[in-house]
Amino acid sequence: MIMDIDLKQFVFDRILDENTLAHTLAVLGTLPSPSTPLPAILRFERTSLPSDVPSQLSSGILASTKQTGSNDIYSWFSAWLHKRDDIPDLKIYVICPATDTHIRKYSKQNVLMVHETPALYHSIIQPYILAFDPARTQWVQDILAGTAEASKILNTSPDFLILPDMKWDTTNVSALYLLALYTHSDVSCIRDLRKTPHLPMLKALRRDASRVVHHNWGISPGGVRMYIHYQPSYYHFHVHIVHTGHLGLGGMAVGQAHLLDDIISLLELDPDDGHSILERMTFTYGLGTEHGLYKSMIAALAQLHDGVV
Ligand code: M7G
Repeated sequence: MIMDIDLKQFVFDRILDENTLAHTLAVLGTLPSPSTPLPAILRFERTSLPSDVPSQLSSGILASTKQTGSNDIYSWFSAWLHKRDDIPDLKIYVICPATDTHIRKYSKQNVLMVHETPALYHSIIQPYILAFDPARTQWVQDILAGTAEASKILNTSPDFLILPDMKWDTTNVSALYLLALYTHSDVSCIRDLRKTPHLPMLKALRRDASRVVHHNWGISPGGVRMYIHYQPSYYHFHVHIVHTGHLGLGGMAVGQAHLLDDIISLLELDPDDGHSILERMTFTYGLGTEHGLYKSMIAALAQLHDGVV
């Protein structure tokens, strides 16, 4: 479903989350539809500063400045840029109609570190993945079928497609963010990866991603971080390809982001018997209090540790 969206018709309800470091604001409200107003999440993000600002001060790139303080050798200013047509001020990401899961995902929440043993994976995570509403990965199916974002595909192979992640504004190379989407459905998450048949595919993906970023943006080998989320938001296997200069606040938390290189190395060390260290490992990661797995994981951990998580 692709909607025409008029942001001027957004009716604000409440702020879900605000991150002053990442300059983002997520809000909940509604957007009109022919029948009834639909819940909508708007996530505002300030785009990064144009790199020509410092060299253009003398040519009047600033519309105005106001000195707000000084002390000894230190001074600080507020400044306003002239409006520019080539660089937007904000990136706005809209989810409409937003589900309760989306609302919870974008809401401020506390995070608890959990240890997911293979046993917990089988009793809690796997059933959760199997019960996942396929509608949540419709956007992936649309990309794979060529009915969405087709003109943006940067690389195609029988096993994966590479395209810009919607988090990237596609102009600022130092914030480059691409996504490699696996074309098959046998891998829901990192635990499903096996030396045979997935290791050659992961190596080809790494090679193609390096070629794509070099060919299109002149980024040399080592200029991007490639990683896999566990837990991901979407259980269709994909790899994040992000400029090393972009710290992707939030998406690179220790415990959540697993370097593709490390996963390849682990699979290389695996025996040839079809089993993998990835299915036998205990994974430790932060789970938000609003995450769909939170309650069942906490209950299971409490049971394991006599009430102490
Ligand atoms: P994830 O690790 O499952 O979850 O990554 P995360 O969102 O918590 O990181 C999914 C990735 O897919 C994210 O980087 C999203 O920004 C990206 N993504 C999500 N959607 C719905 C789309 C989309 O429709 N198009 C594109 N190009 N990227 C998307």
